[in-house]
Amino acid sequence: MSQSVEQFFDNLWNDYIQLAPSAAKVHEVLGQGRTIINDHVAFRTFNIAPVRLQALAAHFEAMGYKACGDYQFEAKKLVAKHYEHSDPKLPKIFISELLVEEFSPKLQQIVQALVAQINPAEVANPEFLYSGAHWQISSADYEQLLEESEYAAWMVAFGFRANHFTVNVNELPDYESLEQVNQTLKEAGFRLNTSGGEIKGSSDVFLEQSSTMADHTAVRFSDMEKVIPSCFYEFAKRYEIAPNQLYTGFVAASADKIFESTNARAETAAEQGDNA
Ligand code: OOG
Ligand code: NI
Repeated sequence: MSQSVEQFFDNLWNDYIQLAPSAAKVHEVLGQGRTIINDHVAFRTFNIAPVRLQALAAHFEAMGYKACGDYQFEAKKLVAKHYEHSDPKLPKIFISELLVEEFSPKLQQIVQALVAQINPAEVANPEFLYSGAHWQISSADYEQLLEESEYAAWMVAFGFRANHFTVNVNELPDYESLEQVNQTLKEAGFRLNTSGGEIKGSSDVFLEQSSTMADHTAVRFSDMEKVIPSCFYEFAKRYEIAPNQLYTGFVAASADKIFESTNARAETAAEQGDNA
């Protein structure tokens, strides 16, 4: 490809911090000016040609990444895969895709019509991975999708780009535990995702994760502008599965809760004190 892998990740990050300005603040607060190492970057898509998970993954395979784990999310009607690179400095990649055919005819129709507007030739360019939405959508259609799938609604509003980056807590100087990281973040005013508890997973599954709730961004729909949840930052601490060998996979039960960091609905309910 025309750009280096390093340039690719710089471009991906620059697109992401436009939608998650908090990420820059997270770096200031946790890194105190030092470089932060990312554990992984996550992408979302639909299981419809030409934007299937595999089409996005092909760009990472071209960079030398290998497919490693498969994950299923029955209730959310999603599947995911993760990819690793032999260069330990490169972040792992987590890509999920929505199983569109499992939703209502209405949702399928809205999503199919949007995906049909994508030029397949553009998908073959690595820049597609930070190209955003390739369509116009009404706020009514966004709200309609929100009824069935927070993920579908996020996808139609934001399109193709990093959904989140993830701080590698093992490589973070000054912090022994994820609790300490969370404490520092809360003291700095960040709102954490509390679905399933602030910390998802444990040393028993070799992975602990937490995340901020997504920043809010004004999105221009075809009929009006709306301020909705965009992108978030995640924090991951990994444990050894053998001496000097950290677990490199993901944990479906924890990931299931991390997805909710972009929820528009649950958040409103929580703000109204209605957690039922
Ligand atoms: C992905 C959620 C899962 C993880 O690290 O387990 C995840 C998403 O929200 O798109 O990132
Ligand atoms: Ni993640």
